[in-house]
Amino acid sequence: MKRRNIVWFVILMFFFTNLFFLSKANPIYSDEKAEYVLICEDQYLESTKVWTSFLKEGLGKTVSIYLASEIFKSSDPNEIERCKQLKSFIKEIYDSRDVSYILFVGSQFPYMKLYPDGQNSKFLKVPYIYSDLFFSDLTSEWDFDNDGIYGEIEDDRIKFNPEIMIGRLPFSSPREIENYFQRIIDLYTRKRNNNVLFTASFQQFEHAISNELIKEIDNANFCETIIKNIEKSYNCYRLYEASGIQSSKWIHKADGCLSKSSINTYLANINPSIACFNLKGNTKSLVKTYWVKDINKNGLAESEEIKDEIVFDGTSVSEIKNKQTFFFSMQSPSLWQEGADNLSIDVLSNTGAIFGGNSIDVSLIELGNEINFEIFSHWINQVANKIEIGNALNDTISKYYEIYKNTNYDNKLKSISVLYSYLLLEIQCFR
Ligand SMILES: [Ca+2]
Ligand SMILES: [Ca+2]
Ligand SMILES: [Ca+2]
Repeated sequence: MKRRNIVWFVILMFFFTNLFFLSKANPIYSDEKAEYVLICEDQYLESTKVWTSFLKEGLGKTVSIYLASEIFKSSDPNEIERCKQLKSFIKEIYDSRDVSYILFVGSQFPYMKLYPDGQNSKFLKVPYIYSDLFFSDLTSEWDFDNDGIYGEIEDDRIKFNPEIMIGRLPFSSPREIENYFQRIIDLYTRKRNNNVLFTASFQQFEHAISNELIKEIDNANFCETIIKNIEKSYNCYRLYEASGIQSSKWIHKADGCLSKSSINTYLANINPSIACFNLKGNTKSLVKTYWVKDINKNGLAESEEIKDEIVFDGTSVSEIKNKQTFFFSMQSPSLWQEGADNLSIDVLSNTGAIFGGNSIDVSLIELGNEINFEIFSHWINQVANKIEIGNALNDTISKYYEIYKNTNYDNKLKSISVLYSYLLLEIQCFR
């Protein structure tokens, strides 16, 4: 028998005997310890086979596999109840099995909504944030005041000290899952290059958002500060906004203009290890914003003088041939499951290895861009320094909570909203 067949035979043995582990939910397969846990929707068990074998034989990891039907015993449709069931299962296996990473396989896993500023926030346009920190931080009292509103930074007791790493593979077909696992295995067996692609647009122009005097924000500035930290060991490529009457390209040296075709060309030609998108976005696409014309010739960009143009969306993704990129998006609310079109899922099912970033539209809820950037760039810097992605994220969450926990309420709320919002769609990539 081939080695892979033997592993699968053992998996099936445990399935039938089901005696191996006496916990509430029984694993369908398990090593004695399990650093790496897969929880999969029942119909995808077969599709996880190739990845489980690779984890064990290729990477020497200890592994456990659980079926979702074992964890969500009742058919309670209440999302919070389902989140709590999943959470108590995670806590149970963390305490007994030395788990460091958990992957949810399938699109039906619940998402927890956290309300940093309560249900009726005056500061946040959308009061809740989808967050996996609820699953990875096991010692916080997420609803300390017991009012059914989770993650309130004043009323509840959140520690921002995630013990484990959580990843999601939100696919709904066996083929997508198998293709994805196969792509990641290929990624491990190839030599990776040191190319990083940065794309940036203006976040806002002075006077564009409201009549208040808000200074303009060019996201290229943020990219440049990341580049300063990493460029000795990486080849950094820049695509900055170049059309319009005020353009990043004239301020910073850039390799090309920010457009849909240039992003695709660069992704194809340099096959970057990391692509960092510093653009605006919605669930379906990332856009650049440019100042078309100073119609009233007052030297200020009013909203009617500004245009948005899509530079990255589902159709771009289907054209990308390279399969090795880690995508990070700073300002895209596209990481959660709601909505028919989901850019992050398109990315993962067609191309790159991970998609990480905010699950909120930062521009929409008027979060301080500088704070958001500061936190995001720390994460990217860690990843660029070859710290494993999930660890880098957890480290970023703990560190930036410490920095902001004693600041004024406004800054604390901004930083905590950002820390809540980071989601990681991936399998664990051990760099
Ligand atoms: Ca509460
Ligand atoms: Ca409360
Ligand atoms: Ca004007």
